[in-house]
Amino acid sequence: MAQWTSNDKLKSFVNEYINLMTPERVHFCDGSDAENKLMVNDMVRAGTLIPLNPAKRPNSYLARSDPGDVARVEKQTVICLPNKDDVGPTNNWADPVQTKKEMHDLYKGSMKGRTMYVVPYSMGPVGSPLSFNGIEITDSPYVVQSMRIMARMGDASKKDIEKRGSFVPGVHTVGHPLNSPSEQDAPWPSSKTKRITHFPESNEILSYGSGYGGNALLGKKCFALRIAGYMAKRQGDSMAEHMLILCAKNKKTGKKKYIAGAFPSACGKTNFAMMTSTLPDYELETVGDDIAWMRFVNGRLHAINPEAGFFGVAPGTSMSTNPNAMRSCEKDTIFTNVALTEDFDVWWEGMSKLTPGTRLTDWLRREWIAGESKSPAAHPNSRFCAPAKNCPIMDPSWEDPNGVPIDAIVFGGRRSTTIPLIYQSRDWEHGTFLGATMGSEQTAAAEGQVGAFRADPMAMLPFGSYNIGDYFQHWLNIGAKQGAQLPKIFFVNFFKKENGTGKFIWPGFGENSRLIKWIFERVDGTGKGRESPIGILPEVGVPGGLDISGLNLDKKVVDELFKVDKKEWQTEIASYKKSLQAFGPRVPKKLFAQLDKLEQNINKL
Ligand code: GTP
Ligand code: SPV
Ligand code: MN
Repeated sequence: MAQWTSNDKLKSFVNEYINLMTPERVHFCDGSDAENKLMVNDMVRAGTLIPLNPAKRPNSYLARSDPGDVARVEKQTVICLPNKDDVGPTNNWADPVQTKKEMHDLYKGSMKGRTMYVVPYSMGPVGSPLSFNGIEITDSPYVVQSMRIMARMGDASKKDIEKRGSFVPGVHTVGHPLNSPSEQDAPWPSSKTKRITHFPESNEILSYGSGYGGNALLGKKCFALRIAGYMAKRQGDSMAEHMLILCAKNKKTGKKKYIAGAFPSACGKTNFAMMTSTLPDYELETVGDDIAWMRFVNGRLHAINPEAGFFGVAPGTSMSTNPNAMRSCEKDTIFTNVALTEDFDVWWEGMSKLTPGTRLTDWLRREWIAGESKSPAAHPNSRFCAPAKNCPIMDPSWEDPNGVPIDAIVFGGRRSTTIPLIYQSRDWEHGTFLGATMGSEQTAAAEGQVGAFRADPMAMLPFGSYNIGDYFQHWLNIGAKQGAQLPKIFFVNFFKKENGTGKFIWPGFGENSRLIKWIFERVDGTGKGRESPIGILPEVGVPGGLDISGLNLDKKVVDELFKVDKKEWQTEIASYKKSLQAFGPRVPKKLFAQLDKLEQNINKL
């Protein structure tokens, strides 16, 4: 250890958990290719990773999780602050002292027979003023491999920790000790008991029992959203948000705008971030697909993507819906819970049409036959974990240490009724209200009932680390920054459905570039909109309005996409009222004032 680091804090952190978790071996990760090769070989031998056909998917692997470990566990995700009210009604509270003790009890001997990996990583480019380092201790080589893709992992980060003297400490175990040398290990070890705990005051993360995604890759949701969200609140004028970041360029004028978008899990961030424009005048590039860290630079919010890879939803991703995501996972990718083809490639629902009779191995390792098998071959929350540098349309500034200036923020969710395709808020405060009252039909990204409506303010419901009322106030404070040039705020809904058939009425995917064009022009002051009871709706089909040329949309469909129906909105308002009230007494009065105004406008219809 003395050879590994000179930093006393780091030494004592690692020593404490070696003593507690009693691993068989300790490996300090340097992030090198040689280390990667050795670890991959071990995992292939253990059956954790299946090498894919090198001719079709070079340097790529398939992992299949335990069927009980397929998504984030929101009920077992807790925030530990001394005062329960500071955690608020939307997060699970637990006492910090008691919880730390409980976690340490679970951790006792939990790495018996296993290797402890000590993983230094940077969220954001190493050394950038907007970046932070973390250390993840884990006994899952799958997690190490995933962190290698998702973050800047290895020696450079360790050196930066030694230079800066600070890091976010995270501890993770699959909670599956090997008690005797003869015990057969599982290909995906995990525990029935799962707990993902956060200590925002000391920046600590302690996770137990799951090897999956946001439960286990601690740099992602635990650090970059929950711990960083609390840091941002403490700091006052920065933000850590569940947002994609993209760059839109008008090829005629050469002008660029950066747009950030908060949609709930599995609601289209990756697709929106990487879409191929169907409008010849606009070129789109990606900065990030899941998380944005923002702070003011010269009076404008600048954002970095703290991640280095994409942990994207596989089902529904295809060469027609998202070719850039498909190219991102052509090589160097770890797939989890997708299906395996006979020639060792991957497949998932929506990727391509299969000839009936095609045989696959489904994510549960069973034979699966196209046209016959009833259950999906890939788990609905199956994912690809691919390096961002594989994506052919990364924005040249995506690793700019100072971030990119954000011109617009877009909120959205899965709503089959009521919410129009796009509208704009009147100002920041109204935009904050739109974010605070947003909701979505639930997806498979977390355990729970798929399809059930739930409020999901700013797409942050599962990723909060303090009282939601205080979080809304933080948004209002950002908007009150003196002299700032704030992003304009929009709301989108690609998921409106036709009554009866349940078909989506908006083509979506690449055609969402039409929404980008309108946002671009609104930011520039040339876009045409009209006041409506809910905010500014686009003019449609006129210069400066929403461009629907060539789509051949029925007038009925256009009307449906933009209607503001009194009855529907009255139901909507009742649900906003209920959720704002349920968010508790710290919800800023200004948001209730926005609600009153909306109600008056709708009642006048
Ligand atoms: P997390 O990674 O979980 O935070 O989610 P995400 O928001 O990045 O999700 P992603 O973009 O991967 O969403 C995937 C799902 O949304 C897939 O099922 C897509 O088919 C669907 N989807 C994305 N964009 C559109 C769209 O424009 N229209 C429709 N109908 N579906 C879309
Ligand atoms: C999400 O659920 O929003 C994700 C995937 O981005 S996970 O990392 O598993 O949280
Ligand atoms: Mn996400």
